[in-house]
Amino acid sequence: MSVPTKNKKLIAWVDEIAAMTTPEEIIWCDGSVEEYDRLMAQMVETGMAIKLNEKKRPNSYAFNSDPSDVARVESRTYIATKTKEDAGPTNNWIDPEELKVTMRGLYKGCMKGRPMYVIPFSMGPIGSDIAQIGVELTDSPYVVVNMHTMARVSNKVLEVLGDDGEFIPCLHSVGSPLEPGQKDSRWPCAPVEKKYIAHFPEENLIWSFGSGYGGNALLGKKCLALRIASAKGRREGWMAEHMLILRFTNPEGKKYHIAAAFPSACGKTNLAMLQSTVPGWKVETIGDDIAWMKPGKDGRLYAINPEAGFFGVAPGTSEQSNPMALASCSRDAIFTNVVVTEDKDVWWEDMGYDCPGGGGIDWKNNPWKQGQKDADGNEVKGAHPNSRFTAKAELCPVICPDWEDPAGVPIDIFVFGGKRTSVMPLVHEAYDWEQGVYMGATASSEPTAAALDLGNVSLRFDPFAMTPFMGYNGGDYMQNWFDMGEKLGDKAPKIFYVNWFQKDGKRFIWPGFGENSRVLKWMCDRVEGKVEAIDTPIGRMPVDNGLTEGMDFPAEDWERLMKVDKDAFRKTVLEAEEYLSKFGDRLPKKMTEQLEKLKARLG
Ligand code: OXD
Ligand code: MN
Repeated sequence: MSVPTKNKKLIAWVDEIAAMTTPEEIIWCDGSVEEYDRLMAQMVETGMAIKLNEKKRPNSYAFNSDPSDVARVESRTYIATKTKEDAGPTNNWIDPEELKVTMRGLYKGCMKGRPMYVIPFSMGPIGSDIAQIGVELTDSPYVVVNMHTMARVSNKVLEVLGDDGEFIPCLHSVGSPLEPGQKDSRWPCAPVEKKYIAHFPEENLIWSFGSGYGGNALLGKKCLALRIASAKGRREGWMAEHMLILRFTNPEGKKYHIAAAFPSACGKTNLAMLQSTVPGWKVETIGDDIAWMKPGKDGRLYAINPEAGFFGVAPGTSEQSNPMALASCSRDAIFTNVVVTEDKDVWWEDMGYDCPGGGGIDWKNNPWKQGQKDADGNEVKGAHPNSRFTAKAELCPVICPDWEDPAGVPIDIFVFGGKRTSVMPLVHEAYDWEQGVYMGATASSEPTAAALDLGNVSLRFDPFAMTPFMGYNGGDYMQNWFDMGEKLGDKAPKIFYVNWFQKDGKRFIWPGFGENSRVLKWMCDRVEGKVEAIDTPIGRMPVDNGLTEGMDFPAEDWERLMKVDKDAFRKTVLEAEEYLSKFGDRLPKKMTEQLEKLKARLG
């Protein structure tokens, strides 16, 4: 195969990696439909992919991963900076040289018996000045087809790169070489102790080994667009955040742009595609997971979505929770670890209806019946809780017409949040940018059943919803936010904190979904100075229940949602203080000031 580039650095890197990993052949990808179809046909042939019913789910495929390879592995994810302090207390750290020696050992001969694909891709519209070019080398055809949807894969990327353009090298291997005649497994991968998702932010380099799943393997997403980009952005004066971006347009046509950060699986995709219940107000989606933001010439902060698709959590996605996500994966989609029904469509738990035909093939590739119990009497789920759909953003019926505008959209509002069943009210507004940074830095959720090993801790802090994605020290991360505020001055977005998840016993008090648009509208009205707010110790909050007008919402529920329980907050503040202390002398002074101010307001 001829080499479609003259970029010296790229050619040399591909040669060097091929010499180390010894693939059977090297395939340069062009992102074409022909390439996609060819790889899918090959994977159907080997049994890795299942072609879905063309009438029900045109041009779509399902995959089942190995049961040991179902999610990002944070315990095997590393930020390898020269000093441990530069990675900070929230990241796993290994000395970069030491890690490279270990990983070179693993990479040696690891692509034996497999092709190595070279994927040139752009995060962000190709050629835009905020876009970043990456090249992923991988031995996984599953990665290639997913990258087609999630990033912009094309020969045009090589044209932009030219003879000496810079790119971010992203090396990936499933870590499962094939001996001659050896039968491949359906989902090749390496055991967990050999998995490494390694980042070298000081040299913009990504090395991933041993996993074929999601963010471990589609290196444009969490690895490049968050971990490497956050570090690069800090050096260059921009930000990479774990945020959805949406446009909210009022009946007069005025557009507001909102960027919101919530921890993984807290409903970012649902909020990004919200069906507004506020008459005349409309939501359009710009992105559902990642925002890159840079101050523009007018001094405002402009955001783009660097991705081209959605890699959404399937379970819970239904006509009620997110019809727009369902529409986005109605064709040309890839599903991983869902149920494949008897008539070759897909199904997952909480999809809003029973599994057609009563069962199918579950995520472990076994025959499965809905309601089936295991030996302990527990219901066997058909789809893995972290099963995913890969869908093209352009198929989303509410995708914003400007979602690919290289200039981005000006952000008016930042929203932070987490899942708390009590204490944290539905919405409150920061008095100023600095308090907003405090809110983002101390965003927290109650641990889920999966994290009960946290002992006595009642809260998990997840600064800016970025804990697993920060490419540098979390204290410096907070400082970067303070610095951005100074740069933006009075053009800085307003900052709010929301909690959709307060409960009364098992019942969620706030209905959520489309009704969340009421809260977004209140924020827009605050931006315009159209509605009053009351000052409370924790921030500004909506006056009485204007926000629920026209809704059948009991006054006592509203009161519960809006209650500021000072005692409970004092406890939260102490927990925050303890959490923040781990950043030591990297904790910005301004964070300590905010803590003290909040304590004083709480009395
Ligand atoms: C994701 C995540 O996949 O945050 O988006 O884990
Ligand atoms: Mn995410």
